[in-house]
Parts: sequence; C-alpha cells; structure tokens
Amino acid sequence: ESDLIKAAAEKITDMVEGDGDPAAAVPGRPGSQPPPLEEPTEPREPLPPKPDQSPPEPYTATGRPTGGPAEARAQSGSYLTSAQGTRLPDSDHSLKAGPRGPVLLQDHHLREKVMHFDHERIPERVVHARGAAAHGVFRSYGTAENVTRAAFLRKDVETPVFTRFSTVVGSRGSADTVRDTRGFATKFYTSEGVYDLVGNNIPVFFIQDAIKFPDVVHAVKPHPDREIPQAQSAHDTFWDFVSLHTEAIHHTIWFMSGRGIPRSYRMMEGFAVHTWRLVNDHGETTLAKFHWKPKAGVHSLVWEEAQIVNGVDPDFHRRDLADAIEAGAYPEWELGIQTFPDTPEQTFQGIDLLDPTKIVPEELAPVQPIGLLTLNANPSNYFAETEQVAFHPGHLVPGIDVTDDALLAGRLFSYLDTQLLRLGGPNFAQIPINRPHAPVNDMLRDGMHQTAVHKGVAPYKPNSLDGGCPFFAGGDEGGYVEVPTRVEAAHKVRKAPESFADHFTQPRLFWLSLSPVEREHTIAAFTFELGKCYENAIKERTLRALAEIDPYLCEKVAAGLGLPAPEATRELPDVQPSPALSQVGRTWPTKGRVIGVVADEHADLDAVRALRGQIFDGGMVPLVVAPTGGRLGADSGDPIVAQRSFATARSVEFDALIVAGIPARGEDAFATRDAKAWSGTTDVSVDPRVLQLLTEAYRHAKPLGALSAAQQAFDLADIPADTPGIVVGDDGAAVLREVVDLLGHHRVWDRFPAHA
Ligand code: HDE
Repeated sequence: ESDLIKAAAEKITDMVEGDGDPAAAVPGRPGSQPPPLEEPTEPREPLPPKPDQSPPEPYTATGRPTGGPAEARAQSGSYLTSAQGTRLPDSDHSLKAGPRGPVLLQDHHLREKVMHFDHERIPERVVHARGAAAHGVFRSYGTAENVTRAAFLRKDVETPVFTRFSTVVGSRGSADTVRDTRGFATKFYTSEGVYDLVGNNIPVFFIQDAIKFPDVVHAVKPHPDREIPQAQSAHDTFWDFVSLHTEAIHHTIWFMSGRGIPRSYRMMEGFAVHTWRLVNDHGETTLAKFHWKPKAGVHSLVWEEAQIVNGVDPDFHRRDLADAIEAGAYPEWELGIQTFPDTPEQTFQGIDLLDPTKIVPEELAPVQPIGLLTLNANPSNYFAETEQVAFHPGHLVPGIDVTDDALLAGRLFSYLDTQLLRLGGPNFAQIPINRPHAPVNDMLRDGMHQTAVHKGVAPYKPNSLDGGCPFFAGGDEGGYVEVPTRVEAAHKVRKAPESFADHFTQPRLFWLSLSPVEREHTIAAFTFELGKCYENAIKERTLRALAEIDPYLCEKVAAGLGLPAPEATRELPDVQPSPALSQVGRTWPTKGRVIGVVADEHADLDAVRALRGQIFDGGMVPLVVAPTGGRLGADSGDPIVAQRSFATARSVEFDALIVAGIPARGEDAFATRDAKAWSGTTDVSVDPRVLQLLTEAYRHAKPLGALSAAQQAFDLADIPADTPGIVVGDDGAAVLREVVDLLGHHRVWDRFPAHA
C-alpha cells in the first residue's frame, strides 16, 4: 500500500511546477490523497501552485480596509483552511470515535463544510438580540504558554478583538437594565484564524443539555398569546419552567442577585461557562475554565435604580460603554483561567467539570491571569459591526479544543445554523466584521451573498488542475488537529451522568457566599418575580426549591408572597462559602465613576471649579448639575459648563453626589406641582427636583457630600446628617476624598437594612 501511495505522491509532484515539493512538507499528506486520475484525454499544462494569498481585508474601527487583494478567496495559497482561516489537516474524513464511527457532533469542520454546501444554490437574534459592542486589543501575558499552543496566547502577542455585550431575553428595542443574564462575546482575530470566546456574565447555565434550550427560551420569552411581558422573567411561564426543572435554579439565583442588573458592561465579570481542553506544544492537555475580570470592579444597580433607568435612559449600558471609550477611559478586563488536570473522570475535587450548572470556587482553583483586554474604539456602524457580527463557540484555534459537555455540543451546532437565517446564507464569514485576519484558502463556493470572485477551476480536493493547491497543514504547520481524546465504547442513551442530579448544593454555596445585604436584595428579587406570577402552584413549587437552598431565603420569600414556607426534604449540605462570589466587602477602583456636583449661581463657584478639577484628576467623571443648561458664572472669566440641568438629571446616572449650593425653587420649576409629592417635604424653598435627586441617591445607598453652606439640603430632604455615608465640610477637597473612599465600596452598604 505504501508503494502505491508513494507512486501517487510522486505523480502529483511531477505534475506540479514550482520550487520544491510542497507535499513533502506536509506530514501524512500522501496518506490522505487517493490515487491520482489517469492522464487527462487532452493533456495540458497544469496550473502552477499559487503562493499563500494575503489575508482578506480586515475591517478597522475607523472603517478603512487596511489592504489585501479584492479576490481574496480563491483556492490558492499553500494550505487548505476553514472559513475562519484555521489550517486543516484533513478534509476527507469526518471526526469519528474510531475509524468505524460513530461520527461526532463536535466535528465543526464537517458541519461547516456540509452546511456551506447545502446552501450553495442560493432577520433579530433569537436570543441576545439587544447588544452593544466595541473594538479593542488583547495583549497576552504569555502565562498560558505552558498549557496551550494558541499563538495569540504567546507572550506579548497583541490581537485585535471585537466584543459584544447583550441582554438575552428582550428584543432589539428593549431596555438595557432589565433583570437578565448578560452576554459577553469576544472575537479574537488571531494569526491562526478567528477564535470566539462566547460567554455570559454568569458562570453557570440554566440547563445541562442543549436539547432543552428551546424549552427554557420559550418559557422566558413573552407569552405567545399577547406577547407580553417584554424582556422580563417575572411571569408564569418562566417560573413554571424553573420550578419544574430545578437544574435551572443555580443560574436563576445568580440573576436574582445583583448579577442580573449590572451597573455597567464595564463592571461585569465574564465566563465561558463550559470546561475547555487546552493542548500545549508537547501535546499535553489541561482542562480549563475562562474568566474575564473587569478592572473597574464588579458592580450592580439596585432594583429601583434599574427600573428608573429603563424609563429614563433605556440605552444606559450602551451609552455608558460608548461614552467611556470616547472619553478615552478604555474599559479593561483581565482574562484568566482556572486549570484542572485532564483526568478520565473530568472532575475536580468532586465537581463534575462537564456539568455547566456547576462552578469551581476560585478558592479551590485560583484564576490565573493570562492577558489583558482593552476596548478602545467604538463601532462606526451599528448594523455592519454590532448586528452582523456572528459568534460561534466552534471558531477555535490550535491549542483550544472542546470537551464532551452536552450543552457545548449543541451550541457547536446552533451558532452556525442560526446565522443562516439571520445573515441570509452561509457566507457570513465574508462580512467585514467577521473576516479573519489570517489567510483564508477555503473551498466553500457560491451561495447567497458570495462576495469573492474566485479564480481557478478546481475548488475540490484532491485536484491536479489547480496544481493540487491548497495543501493540508499538519499540526506543526499550524493545522487544527483535534485532540485524539479517547471515547469509551458505551450504549447509546438519552441520559445525564448521576452527578448532574445535584441541583441544590451549589445554589446554596452561592447563597451562603453573599453578604447579608446581597441576600436581602436576592430575597426581594425572588419575591417580586414570583409576586408577578398568577398561578399559586408555580409559586409553591418554587418555594419548595428555595427550601432546598436555605430556610431563611425560603421563609422570607414565602412571607412576601403570603404563602406558607415549606421545609427542606433533606438535611442541607454543609458547604464552604466562596468569598470571591460576593461583590460586597472589597475595595474597588473608582476610576471612571460618575460624580454629580449640584450647584446654582449662588454657590461658591470657585469651590465648584476646584471640585470639578479634582474629580477629573482622580480619573472620574464630574457632571455639573445646574438649574438650567448653559453655564454658571457666565460673566466670569472662567464659566462652568452645566452638563446636566434639573430637567435632564436623574440620580441613577451618578455614583455619588456632592451639593455645592442649595438651588432655590425657580419661578417656573414645577410651579404647578405639589412639591411634597415629589420630594417628601413640605418645604418648597429648594427645587423639588434636587430633593428628588438626593432622596433617591440616599435610598440607593450612594455616598452623598455637601459643602457646609449647602448641608441644609439634606435636612430639607429628610436625610439625617448622622447616617453612614453623609459627608459635610468646608473643605471641598476633604469632602471629595471621603466621598471617593466610600465610592471604593461602590455603595454605603450599611444604609441598607440587612438581617440574613
Ligand atoms: Fe447562546 N446562542 N446558546 N449561550 N449565546 C446565541 O447565536 C445557544 C449559551 C451566548 O453577541 C445564538 O448568533 C444554545 C451559553 C451569547 O452575537 C444562538 C445554547 C452561553 C450570545 C445561541 C446556548 C451563551 C449567544 C443567537 C444552549 C454562555 C450572543 C444568535 C445549548 C457561555 C452572541 C446567535 C452575540 C447567542 C444558541 C447557551 C452565550 C441561537 C443552543 C451557555 C453571548 O445560536
């Protein structure tokens, strides 16, 4: 047989003109080539092999293509690649569990190739429809080099990226600050093809098997009869599903906590959820979970804030991201990995690594930083970039491989399939934002929205007419070679592993890791959401699930619903809390936070100027709030621009407030309104909108400061001066310092009642 292969290889080589023998450079290539055809009846000179082509035109943040030939997708170049530019070692065999099969669902090359072929003869995301995105760069520390051979994770390699954040449930026009999970998807345009890290801001998922995804999504989407409620989980069908399907309760308790209403996309963690298999230069494998850690800290809104924002500024998160980038305050995240030995059991300290409803606490497996993501440019066109970007967990590069997580397997199918409908055909990899920055030499042809003008006559392998090009890449030429993991022979079953049946230990771990105030907010969220359900049976079933997590949680929610609290059916497990899961009790950076300075013409304008400068110098955003738009001290040599007026400002926009003057109630301001109704006070000598600013900020436990002359504003707003987080003084700089110290904790947590 080997003689036959050798003769075949020589024959092909003879037919090829040009330098050297490209076949010789490809280990194993002759073995993958069937014997050549007999001589053509009309012999003619074969086409010469073509050189590696240039990458397709990359799209930049400024919208300017940075070069590359127009006909960038002919079957030219040295190596056959996927549509994402990843070199392929083989295109003739499906990935199978042994030579006799069965074929594995995780064969993303097979699916890409066949999917594309199926659609060669020539609408909103079904989930994650609403999003906001930005361009940036990922700089690798090189600390992952020992576990993965991925080129973009080598030391100091910089890779362009595009990151899209999203809500899951609402449609494209829904509001940003609804209670929901957030998507956190990053496309890395690496030298080895596109790598997509398609994660969420919650490290676990609702379900353990992709086959249930349509069920959970149907349950959380609006009711099919009236199509309400929009972008909400607070309705019967969602809680019906969760209460009947308790593996969802872990994800659910995460988004009932503050994690479901982030303060900003810039202040969210991200998680790839599944366990991945990394492979290094020596072929050694390691299991890993990916984490994004925001430099700005992990912060949430409180529920009332989130609701006000939905009305006042439904684009709050989108605006916040774009404004920060435009101001040069580039958001940053560190990418980190938790690593685990790749043992046959695929468990770590008893935790099943293939179960996407389980975390591994950071205290057991520390998150090791491997690189820094900086988002530094806003998209130039929402549709072209944010809307048309197509992520896919199967866009992988050598060094990162999948595991047998059944949720991941379904995703590997779904993300390609959904783009066919959404982007109108199989050529979405040619849309500028999706184009790899690595050479693409695929043999995918024609179809809807084909933009390439292909040359050559032989878009098939093997061929002699195009000089046999392009060639396969072995592992040492950057080919994506699947890790030959062993698949044990077993019976075909529709079953989950036993360990997947534990649905409550980790929700309890999460609950016990929260601080008392975070627990109260979580109780309030459960009480609100279940309170919006009509069916008592659904509430009762959910309470039974809560009883398996914690008696206090269950009792408080039950009391709020006016229902009896059930008992747990077993002794609750003794779990060790994970302090890393709480957002309270740590000091965070204050860079990028927004401080409002309230003033009018009668305020000490020098003090206002000084405050503004000091806030700015501290890397924060000062926003002067004045009775009207325009400028304060217009006649002075140094007028102060008012960024907000009493009509446009609302407390939710500020992380802290400092009152520099007490703005009297203006002639026209609310002349016909009842000041008491707005401000909770009968005194109308202060503009009621200022009182509203203060009372709301106070309720939301934000740091509040006042220059001594203005402290009366607190009395008028019924804010006791001796409560925590109220700072009054003559020296503006000292007041600011104290306010910023408080802001380092995000909120004045002591101001919230907390018993749990
Ligand atoms: Fe997705 N998901 N998903 N998902 N997902 C989509 O793909 C799907 C899951 C995530 O900004 C869709 O292009 C299935 C987990 C993000 O464009 C679709 C299952 C995680 C985004 C799809 C999951 C995610 C999506 C809809 C269960 C976190 C937005 C539009 C097996 C690790 C990406 C699209 C963007 C989008 C399917 C579960 C994250 C339909 C079948 C778990 C961030 O293909």
